[in-house]
Amino acid sequence: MTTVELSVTGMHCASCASLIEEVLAEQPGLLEARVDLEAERAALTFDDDVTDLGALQAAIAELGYGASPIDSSGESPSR
Ligand SMILES: [Cu+2]
Repeated sequence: MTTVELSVTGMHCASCASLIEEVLAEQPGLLEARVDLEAERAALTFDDDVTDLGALQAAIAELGYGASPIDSSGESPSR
């Protein structure tokens, strides 16, 4: 189980946030999605045997929003 915080761009009202929550809730392996409109953030808890962050980001992107993980160390992930 993994929890990732995402920075979400493009949300402009409460229905954007609930739309994202609804679509995420339909994703297989997604255990919990909490979207904070004001902070432009989303906290996703998912089963990483079933899904991965890329799939969840893609689901958000399909709705027309941007989602990028927030690295708690403050550095951008490089691989
Ligand atoms: Cu909206």
